[in-house]
Amino acid sequence: MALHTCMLCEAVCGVIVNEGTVRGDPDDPFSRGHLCPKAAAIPDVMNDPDRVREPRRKSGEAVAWPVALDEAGARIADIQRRHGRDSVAIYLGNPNVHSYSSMLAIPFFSRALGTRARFSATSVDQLPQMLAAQQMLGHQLLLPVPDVDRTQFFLMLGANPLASNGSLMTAPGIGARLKALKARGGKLVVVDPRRTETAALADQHLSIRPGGDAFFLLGVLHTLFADATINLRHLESFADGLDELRQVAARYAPERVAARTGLAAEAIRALARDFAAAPSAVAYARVGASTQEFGGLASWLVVALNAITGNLDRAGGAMLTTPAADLVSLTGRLGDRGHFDKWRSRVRKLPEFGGELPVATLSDELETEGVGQIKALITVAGNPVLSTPNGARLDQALSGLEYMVSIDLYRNETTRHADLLLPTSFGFERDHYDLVFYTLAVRNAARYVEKLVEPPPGVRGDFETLLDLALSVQAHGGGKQNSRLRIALKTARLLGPQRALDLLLRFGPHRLSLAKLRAQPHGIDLGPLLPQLPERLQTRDRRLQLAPKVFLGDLPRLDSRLDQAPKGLVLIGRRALRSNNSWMHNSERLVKGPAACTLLMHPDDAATHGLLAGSQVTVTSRVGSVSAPLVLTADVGRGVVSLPHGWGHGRAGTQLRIAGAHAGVSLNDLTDEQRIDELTGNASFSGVEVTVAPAIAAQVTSTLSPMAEVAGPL
Ligand SMILES: Nc1nc2c(c(=O)[nH]1)N[C@H]1C(S)=C(S)[C@@H](COP(=O)(O)OP(=O)(O)OC[C@H]3O[C@@H](n4cnc5c(=O)[nH]c(N)nc54)[C@H](O)[C@@H]3O)O[C@H]1N2
Ligand SMILES: Nc1nc2c(c(=O)[nH]1)N[C@H]1C(S)=C(S)[C@@H](COP(=O)(O)OP(=O)(O)OC[C@H]3O[C@@H](n4cnc5c(=O)[nH]c(N)nc54)[C@H](O)[C@@H]3O)O[C@H]1N2
Ligand code: SF4
Ligand SMILES: [Mo]
Repeated sequence: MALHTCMLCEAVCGVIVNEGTVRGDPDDPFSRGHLCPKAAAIPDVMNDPDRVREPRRKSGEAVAWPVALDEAGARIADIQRRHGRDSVAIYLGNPNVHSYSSMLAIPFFSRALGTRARFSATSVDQLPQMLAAQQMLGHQLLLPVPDVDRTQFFLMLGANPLASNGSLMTAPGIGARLKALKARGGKLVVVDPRRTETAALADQHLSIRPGGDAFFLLGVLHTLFADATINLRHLESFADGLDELRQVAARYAPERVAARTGLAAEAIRALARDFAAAPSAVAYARVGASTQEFGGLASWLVVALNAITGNLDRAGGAMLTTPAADLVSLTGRLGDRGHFDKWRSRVRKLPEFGGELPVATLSDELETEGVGQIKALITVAGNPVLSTPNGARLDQALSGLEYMVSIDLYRNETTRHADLLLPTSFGFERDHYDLVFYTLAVRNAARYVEKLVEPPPGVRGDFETLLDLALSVQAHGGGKQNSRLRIALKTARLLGPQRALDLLLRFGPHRLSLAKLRAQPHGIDLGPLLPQLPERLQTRDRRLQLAPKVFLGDLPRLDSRLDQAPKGLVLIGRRALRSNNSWMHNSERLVKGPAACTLLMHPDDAATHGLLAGSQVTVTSRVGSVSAPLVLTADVGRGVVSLPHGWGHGRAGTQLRIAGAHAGVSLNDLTDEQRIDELTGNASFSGVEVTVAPAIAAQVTSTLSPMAEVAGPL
């Protein structure tokens, strides 16, 4: 019996692997045997004939590792010499956060490259929530987590954990946890423009207009301050900004925000009162409330709502974790708590966050000539052509690069542009400890598993590849030339990721070690989340900031949009249980069955537009058009249409044969890189204005029979 941990999503389910089949591990004290259908596909990816198994050039030609690393180092160093260090960009994709070895290598890698042109999936995801944590609690990783197992009232905005399995809330088996909440007499309220799987389970579903969350939350706060029934005394000892927050909320009576939210003023008031009256309550927001026009404000107001109702840092509310490897304390002690707007991007002047620039401006930086133009790109575990706004423009811009290197499993829509594609180990070919997601877990837990099989002979781990690439760039005179840094890189390479992890565990609050975790291979329960404010705050004076200037300064923008709800149709995204962002679609077992990439529309809207269920329709936004089959459902609000993200595998030059046969279209060929949360620079995916019309025949054939072209030998 071989134990491992699923690394596909944030739920960190313990698994048992037996001759290629994957089961849930009932003896994992945290995940207790839970599993979703994606875990069975881990071996599909490992054994996928389309997987890249040795370094390859764009032509498909195989290259030996030493040649590949030397060439990449030389080319990157040369470009940095000619055009400056910032001419080489890095894009880090989502799976990096699921690999502790990658997470440990990236800080070295970024520092060695010495470029400010750093981008990641953060700015199409949780950046606003990290900003709220940084501004209010003093550290970008100090994100309060909903105490789902003890709460009596769960207010959920823009999240669908029954499909996503939970995010910024590591909670394996979230469905069972939400059912247990209801069984103990608690209440679940979901705020979402679509009646999702989670909304269907909820006691109440508030069908909000896309982008309405900040308005809604202000209406809620307004009600609570106006009622004056909440006890704010507990906050005075450790929070600043209560008066400013009260003054802000006073301006947004539910009647004033109702139209923009699509909710009745009375519904907003009733919700506020239910929330405040519950014995314990937690407000929790995720992707839908983060990747929108006012993602920053919404993220701030969620923390504020928890705080003023006494639910921040108490059992059943929003709590802070005490993970075995405590990144917050460690980086806090090193003085790296995150920062915002220390510098801005060259072309659109968008703010950095934590040293990264918003990926919504990557195309601008690629296309706009002048000093600092990006000439080379390194992608690590990412697919920005499908995952960032106006991916089609980025796709085009990538072909103008002087040089591109990608570290990935596949030749996908992005990595097909890479001059050099470096393969990587995956799944059970690695050991696993969830450095990031135990930091966000609803219970303190730890589990370390050994790798179960060797990677294919031509494949190396991310840790080694990232450090070797950095060393090669340095050896060729590129990057940040600093002898101490070079020694650090070499030492890290020599010691390997396990030693670093062991140290993190030893210095962590539970004084664990790799040996102790090895002795308990099913994992260790480290107990429920504990109250720890104000001690755990990382703000300078250990005071919670309820009204940071950054957010107050964004309110005029909110006001200017109060009466500007779009008149026509607006687009939102969605996730499905059997799909994982853009990259699990080459597993037959996950993609078989009815087409997943469909456009959902309310039957009334279809009638108004003369569109028929099952017909092919063309959806058009400012930036592009795609065609998809139409599904009619009253689950989406009137005026809202929904398309899943991560599809669009019909582009030539990829090597994804199964995905190519289920290509779908890319939501991000419709989302708009100019449409951002202007405060944070984060992508604003929710609420893109679109028109929908019957598809014309030519488009139908091009989306119905897309076969990905196979590039190079297998
Ligand atoms: N419209 C819209 N767009 C969205 C979203 C949305 O809701 N709506 N969601 C956004 C969110 S939340 C995210 S996180 C992003 C994700 O966006 P990205 O991170 O850019 O893309 P992924 O689809 O996660 O692609 C991951 C890539 O990593 C590769 N990979 C998998 N495991 C490993 C590994 O261990 N090592 C390496 N080197 N490579 C690996 C896969 O083959 C794949 O090519 O998409 C965002 N885009
Ligand atoms: N099966 C599966 N699991 C995944 C992933 C996956 O692709 N597939 N991706 C993983 C990743 S990278 C992430 S970040 C997490 C995300 O985890 P979640 O945040 O739970 O993801 P979604 O299912 O996209 O839920 C977002 C919800 O927001 C709603 N929404 C859209 N616009 C608005 C709005 O303006 N306001 C409000 N209130 N709601 C809105 C959408 O209808 C949708 O139901 O999931 C992770 N888990
Ligand atoms: S819920 Fe997430 S971690 Fe658990 S098996 Fe599914 S994909 Fe893996
Ligand atoms: Mo994400």
